[in-house]
Formats: sequence, structure tokens, C-alpha cells
Amino acid sequence: MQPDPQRYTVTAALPYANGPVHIGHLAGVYLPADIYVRYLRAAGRDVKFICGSDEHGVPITIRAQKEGVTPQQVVDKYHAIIRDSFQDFGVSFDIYSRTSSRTHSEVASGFFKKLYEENKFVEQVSQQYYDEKAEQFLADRYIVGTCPNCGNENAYGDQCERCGSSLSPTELINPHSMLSGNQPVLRDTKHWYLPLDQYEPWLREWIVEGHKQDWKTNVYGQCKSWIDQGLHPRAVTRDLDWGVPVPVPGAEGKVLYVWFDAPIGYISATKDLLPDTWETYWKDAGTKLVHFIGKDNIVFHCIIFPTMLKAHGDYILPDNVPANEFLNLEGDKISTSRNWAVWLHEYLQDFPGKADVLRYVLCANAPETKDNDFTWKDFQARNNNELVANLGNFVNRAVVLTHKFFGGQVPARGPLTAQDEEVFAQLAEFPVRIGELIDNYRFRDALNELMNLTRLGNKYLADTEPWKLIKTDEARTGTVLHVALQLAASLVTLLEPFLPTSAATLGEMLNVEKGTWQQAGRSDALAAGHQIKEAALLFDKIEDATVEAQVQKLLDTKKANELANAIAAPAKEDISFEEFQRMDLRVGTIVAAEKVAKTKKLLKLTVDLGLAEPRTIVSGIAEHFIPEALVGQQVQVLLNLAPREIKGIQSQGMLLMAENADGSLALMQPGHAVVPGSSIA
Ligand code: B3M
Ligand code: ZN
Repeated sequence: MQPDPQRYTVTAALPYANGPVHIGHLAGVYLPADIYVRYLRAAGRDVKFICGSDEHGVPITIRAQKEGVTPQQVVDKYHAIIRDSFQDFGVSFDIYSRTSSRTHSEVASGFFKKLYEENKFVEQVSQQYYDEKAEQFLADRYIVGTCPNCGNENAYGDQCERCGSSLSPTELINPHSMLSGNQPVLRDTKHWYLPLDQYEPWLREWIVEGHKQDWKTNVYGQCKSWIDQGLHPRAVTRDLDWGVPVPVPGAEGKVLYVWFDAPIGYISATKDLLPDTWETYWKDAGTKLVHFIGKDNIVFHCIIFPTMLKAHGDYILPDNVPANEFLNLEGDKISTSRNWAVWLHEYLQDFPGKADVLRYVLCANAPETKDNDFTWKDFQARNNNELVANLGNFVNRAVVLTHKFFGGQVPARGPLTAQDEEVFAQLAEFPVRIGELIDNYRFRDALNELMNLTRLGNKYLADTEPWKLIKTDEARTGTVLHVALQLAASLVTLLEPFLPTSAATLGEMLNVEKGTWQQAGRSDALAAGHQIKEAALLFDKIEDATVEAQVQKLLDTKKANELANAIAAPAKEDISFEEFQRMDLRVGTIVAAEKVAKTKKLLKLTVDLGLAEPRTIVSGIAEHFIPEALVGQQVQVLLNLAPREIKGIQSQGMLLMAENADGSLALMQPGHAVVPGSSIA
């Protein structure tokens, strides 16, 4: 057993300020971190919860270029959106800072300078692509070309998004710059490298031997495989004009690599929070440092940042890095570029007052050991079956019956039965059990334990039936409600890390302050005679229509993506002009339209083509158009298609249609009205 730490520094990955936060971020990082911190606070620990926006790096400059604004405008916009949505979701950071802050630039510069002065870096000149027109070196993401593996003409210099292979810019065939469109040239450039290879023996000892037992297997496994593959020096500077300038001579036009400066952001944010005492939280051996991150950030937090801290020498190292796996959405990978996500700020708008419901669902289904799937159906089911029918129902029955039978005063406790004693004995164990699970980063199991407590409460009420018992034994009914209310009171504390808003509402209802974690298992939290307040609804049912609307929103997104990515069918074989001329193409006006009886797809159209008689045309478009709406529309017609009989009707021509990538149909209409019978050539 390790001695209890004197204090905790808990960090959550700094989100890139190039877009809003989605449920994948929450489930992977921010929610578990918040539960952990709220629990530690309730347990009386000294803890600081640190986060902020990651405002440097190429993702920001690319977004700025796409939106036609400056990088500063991009980060200002998203920093505010992210900060506010975290707050409304109840993420209880002690500080939410940003890496474009002055403090950060000073701290990050100072960090680099110390390593530079102590010769901890190696300098190396290499060749990189340079855009002569834009007069700058190009980050990998700014170079587009043909993927050597799959032929995708829009592969990036670091990755092909079609076949998924990771690339280096020089592998691209026919590379060109996203800034100017020009072909870039290779030029010499000097950079500073962190020699990870020199730290390999130390990393092996610290992680492979030191943390095999206490780090999660997914985290440990990734680290071990990195180390086993052999570590190489890694550039920590970039040729870019957005970031913290490299603070040494001969580095004009260069900035710190975003993954060098961002983790230092944890330190600078702590300094912003505690200008005088921040060092205790980063340098004192009695501090336990925990990084909550997503699995794509493991190597940066477990290998690169610790190596930086080690090279610096003044800092403590992380005690644990509890990274989660990914959350998928309705069976598909969450993707910002495809807009396949539930965005936090949109959820909070669509479901006002329901942050806790999302917290509950994301924790109950957290991707702790493997990737998991979020579906709106599961969201609805968990709300209705677990929050409303279990947790809410228990609390509501205890409070409502106390008002009904005892005027809202906690009834006195008579002699306890064996079942009462058993319930109290179990209650006493919950805080320890839930606490241990949280201490071990098993938040799903912890929440499940908590729900076991409310299941215990519901079972107790179902067994004792106070609503019937009142007719025969008022004193015993009082004891039953007394016991039930003690369970409810424990929830005010135990619920708080998971569902803080509901815990506060419950506290108000029961007219109690939230106590410490250790006190939560008490059987005497509410004294006899204590006045409670009116019952308030903690949760309410979510209707089918509500989740269906969310599913529809996703289906619309999917459709928009399909249309945006649609690839046209390849061209057909050539025909001669003479062959083309044999077709008699005309514009006609639909004068009548009706469904063909006993068919789903067919419409019978009467079309004025300027001839002596209008033509009858049978067309398979009934599922796409309302007959009445077609009357009066002009359309293109192939007049001399040999007549055919369809369902007993003689069809004398064919309507031309455009078929969209999603299968929907559009009429081919002239740009303005023309005389029926006008030829198309
Ligand atoms: N901004 C990556 C991400 O959002 C990065 C995390 C930095 S933590 C120091 O996934
Ligand atoms: Zn490819």
C-alpha cells in the first residue's frame, strides 16, 4: 500500500480550440475526471482540477484558413463555446485556462530554455517542403497529393484518410501546397529534438517495470509496445507562425511543437490559478499527479511529456494516466469532419436541465476497457428505466409518503427488524465500496454500485409496503420511512460526483447539506422530527418523439455526407452525332397526372407537346411526386421512344429525370417557360 498522497493535481486533456466538444470527449476524458475530482473533494482531499484550451498547432491554423479568419479568431470563438458548455455540463475545473495566455507563453518558453541551456536537446538539419510562393515551410497537413497506396488524390502529408495509411510528405505523388497550390520544394531547416532514445532505459524501468500493475492494460500495453519498438529523437520545434516562439538565437520563424507546449499548459494553468503556491502541486513529492486523456494521447502523456519533465528535473511525474477507449455513435466512429457527433453545446440546448441524464448515460456506458457505442435508444431506455423508474422512484416514494403520513417530518425510529438492520449494514458499506472503485478509475462499476443502493431502497419499500402498512401500524410505517430516508440522505453525497445537479436538488428536498464521503453511510443522517421539503421531480420520462428527432438529425447528417462525397458514375461509351440526332427530345407541359391503380410506383401523365393530341406517358415516379403538384410543370420528354404497354396503358414516350446520389429524383426543366413541343438539341 502506498501512503496517502498529501494532495492531488488532476488534469484533463486540453481540447483543441478548433471545434466544439462532443460526447466522445466527455465519455473518454472530462466526465471520469470530474467524477474523480468531486469524489476526492467529498473525501476531504486537497485537489486541484486543471484544464484549458489547446490553442496552438496546425489544427487551428487549418481551421482558420478554411473559415477565412485569423487563428486568434478561431481560438477565441471555440474557447468560449467549450468553456461554457463544460460549465453547463457541470465539469468542476478549478481553472479552465488557455495556451494563448501570457503566463503560458512564459512558462513554456522558460521550460524550453532550461532544456536548451542544459544541452538536453539535439539540433538537427533536415529537408522539408517549402512553399516558395507563400514563403514558408509547410506542415505535413498543408501538403496534399496522391496516396502511393490507394491513389486517393487528396491524401495529406501525414495521412491518407481514404485508406488510413500514415504517410510522410515525401511519399506523396505530385505533392502540392494547400496555401498556394504550387508544387513545394525541399529545403534545409534546423530543428531541436528531444532525444527519447537516451531516456529509453529510464522509461523502461519507470513504466514497464514500475507501472505494470497500476496502469490500465490499454495504457500500459501501448507504452510497452512503443518502448519495445525503439524510441527515436523527436522534433519539438516547427516552422510555423502560430505558437510559442522558440526562445533561442537562430530560431526566427519557428515555434514550439504543439505537443511540446500543450502539456506544459497544465503547469501554466496551475500557475494562473495559484500564483504563489502552484509549485507545491507540481514539484512536491507528496503530490499525486493524474492525467485523464483519450487513447490517442497516450504516447504524449506517458512517454514524451514525462521525458520532458524528467529532463527538466524539477517536476514530479504522473502517478497514473487513466486513458479511456473511444465512444462510437450509432455504430459509427465519431468524426468532427463528417459532423458525426452529438455536440455538447447542442445537447444542452436540445435538453435543457438534463446535463445529469447525459452524465449518467455516458458513465454507465463508458468506454473504459473497450470501445463502446452511444445510441439514442439506449439513452432513452437508461433515462426511463434506470433514472426515472429506479433512482427517481425510490426518492420520490420516500419523500411523498413522508409528507402524506407524517406531515413532512422524519418519523421516529422504533425497534429495528432484522431487515432494517441488514439495510443499515449494507448502507454503511456503500461509500467504501464506491470509493474504492473510483480510486481505481472504475467509474462504470462505481455508478452501478450506486444504483445498487437505490435498488436496495426500492426493494425495501416493496417488501415493507408502507402505503399499506399505514392502515394497520403507524409506528412501524414511521420506522420504515425513517430507514428509507436515511438511504435517501446518503445519496445526497454519494450521487454528487456522478449527478451533481440531481444531488443538489435532492439535498434541498431533504433539507440537508451534503456531508463528507466518509459520513455518507450513516444510519442517523436525518434526526426524527427533521422537516423535509416538498418532493421535486429529479427525472422525467423521455418520449419516443424526442429521441426520434435526434436520430433524424443524424440521418440528415449522414445523407448530407453521402451527397458531399458522391462520386459520379463513369462516362458511358461514345456515340456518334448521328446516333444522338435520332433521339427526338422535347419540352412538354404536364396537363394531368394520376396514380395508376393497384401499383405503387406508376403515374399516368398527360403531356402537352404541342402536337395535335397530348401524349400519355406512364412513368415510375409515383413514390417521388404528388400527382397534383406535377400538373403545370414543364418537363423533358423523349418523344420517339417506341410505345409500350404498361399495366394496360399505352405509354407514348419517356420523361427524363435527374437521379440524385441519394436516389431522390428531380424533374429536368427548362430555365424558363418555353412553348410546349420546343425541341432540345
Ligand atoms: N489537444 C489533443 C486532443 O484534443 C490535444 C490534447 C492536449 S493535452 C496536453 O485530442
Ligand atoms: Zn490511401
